Order: sequence, then C-alpha cells, then structure tokens
Amino acid sequence: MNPAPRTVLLTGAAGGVGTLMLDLLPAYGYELRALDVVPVPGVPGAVRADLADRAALREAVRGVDAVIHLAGISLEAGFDQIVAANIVGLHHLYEAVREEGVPRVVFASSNHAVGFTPRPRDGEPRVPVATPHRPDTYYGLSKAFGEDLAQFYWDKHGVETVSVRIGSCFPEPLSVRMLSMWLSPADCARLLHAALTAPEVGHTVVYGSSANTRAFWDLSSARALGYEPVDDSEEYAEKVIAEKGIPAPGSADDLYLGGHFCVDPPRWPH
Ligand code: NAI
Ligand code: 15L
Repeated sequence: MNPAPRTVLLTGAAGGVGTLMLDLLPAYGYELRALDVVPVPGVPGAVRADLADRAALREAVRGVDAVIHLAGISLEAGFDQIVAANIVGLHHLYEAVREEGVPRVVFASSNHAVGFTPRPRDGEPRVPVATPHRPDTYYGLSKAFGEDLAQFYWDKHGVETVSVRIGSCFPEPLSVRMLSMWLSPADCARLLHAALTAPEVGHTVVYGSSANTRAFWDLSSARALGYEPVDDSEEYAEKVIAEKGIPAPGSADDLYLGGHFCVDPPRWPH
C-alpha cells in the first residue's frame, strides 16, 4: 500500500471547486500547494502558472505526493480554446507528473463526458461508469479524452489516476437536474480524500455525487475507494422545485444526463 499523500498540488485553486477544497481538505491533514493562472485569493504563495507552461508545471509538481487537477476550461468554448487548456494543458500536466515521479493524479472529469446518455427513469438501473462516452460538448469531449489520457499514463508509465466525473459541485443544488447530480462540498472533500488514499487504483473512473435520493448514476466504484457520501440533495428539493419547476417532458434536462449542455451549454468565460 502506498503511504498516504501529504503534500498535494491543487490546480485550479482559484475556481469554484478549488476555493471550496482549499477550505475543506486541510482538515484531512494535507498540505496544499495551490496553482492557478489567476491569483488565488487568500493564498499569497500560490503558484501562478498557465497549463501551457510546461516548465512551470514541472516545477510546481516537484516534491508533491499527488496532484488534484481541477484547472482548465469548465464550460463550453471554442474547439481551439478547449484543446489548448484541457487537452494540450492536460498532457503537459501528465508529462510533468511523469518526469517528476509523482505517483497519483485525481483528475476532475465531468458528467459531460457522458452527457448524451439518457437519464434513467424510475425503476431503471443507475448509469454505470462503464457506459460508453457520449460527450455533449467540446468540453465534454475533452473530459472523455482526459480519461483516456489517464488510462494511457497508467498503462504506459504507471502513473495512477482517479478520474472523477463530477456532477454539480456547488454549495447548494441550483436546479432540478442538480438534485440528481449534486456533489456537496463536504462530500467532494470526502471523495477526493478517498481518491488520494485508496490503495492501488490504477486508473479508476468514478462518479462524483452525494447520496442523492434522485441520483442518476451508480456510485459503486467510488464506494470501492472508501467514499461514503453523507449529504442528500433532497433537503433542497421542495425549494428548488418551487423556484425552478420540473423540466418539461422531452426537454434536454428531462432526457439526458448532461441536460441543457446537450442543446444550449453555458459558455466560457462566464
Ligand atoms: P472553475 O472554472 O470555477 O475553475 C477552473 C479554474 O481553472 C479557474 O480558477 C481558472 O482560472 C483555472 N484555469 C483555467 N484555465 C487555466 C489554464 N490554462 N492554466 C491554469 N489554470 C487555468 O471550475 P470549477 O467549477 O471549479 O471546476 C473545477 C474542475 O472540475 C474543472 O476541471 C471542471 O471541468 C470540473 N468539473 C466541475 C464541476 C462543478 O460542478 N463545478 C462539474 C464537473 C466537472
Ligand atoms: C460541469 O462540468 C461544469 O464545470 C459545472 O460548472 C456545472 O455546470 C456542472 O458540469 C453541471 O453539469 O451542473
């Protein structure tokens, strides 16, 4: 069994999930090294680097026990922009990890790698991780590529990865679809901790959500790492449904895991 990682590089530390994890992960005993292309509020020592900068990435990963890779374009964008940050940038990160002998990466994949998968109806089985990639955007396509890149770096170079297909990680679910996809910040920290400490993960793909009553997908591969979700979006259901209404039958939010990303994705930059 690998020794538990202690020093962890957190890329994308200035983003929504990164900000939440900077608060929550130190309680698990990690020393976080933050990296982002923009300043990280409250972390004056953060590494400021673009994923385009291979030398900076190599220096940033030097001496860490693991990397949590959140940085990149997190919504839909032009193909070239997505390729630069999420494909070329990801390759740079893995090359840095390989060169510096970092044993494990936790890669922020996304539900949008499988976004065109029909959402299960009542009584149907939850979607397994082995479901084929069905990206709903160039963004989702880049996450599908990222999972394949992680598999390649395990098979070819012995770099371990847990690819986490995150649902919707926000302080509260913001839509009816998110009642199914929600990953509470506290459960996100639990899942990342499990992904960092589980022995011998090779390349493992997991879904990232809380123990939602309305969950669409199968959390068994995440649970096999030791993840025990605690939160359930159901406590927000009445409020969210009253505010947003149930998605119309036949709408993208009704039909697909990726919901509105399939037809009208939010675009980067915000
Ligand atoms: P975000 O957009 O808030 O944060 C991304 C961060 O990456 C930003 O701080 C940005 O400055 C940084 N970044 C972008 N391009 C960069 C580059 N070229 N070099 C260095 N840093 C760069 O995204 P969020 O919501 O925090 O998501 C984090 C990760 O998790 C992303 O990879 C996203 O695709 C993934 N994810 C997030 C979900 C969510 O519910 N928040 C759901 C599914 C996946
Ligand atoms: C994602 O992949 C996005 O990065 C995030 O901003 C959310 O929109 C999330 O998916 C979602 O599907 O709700």
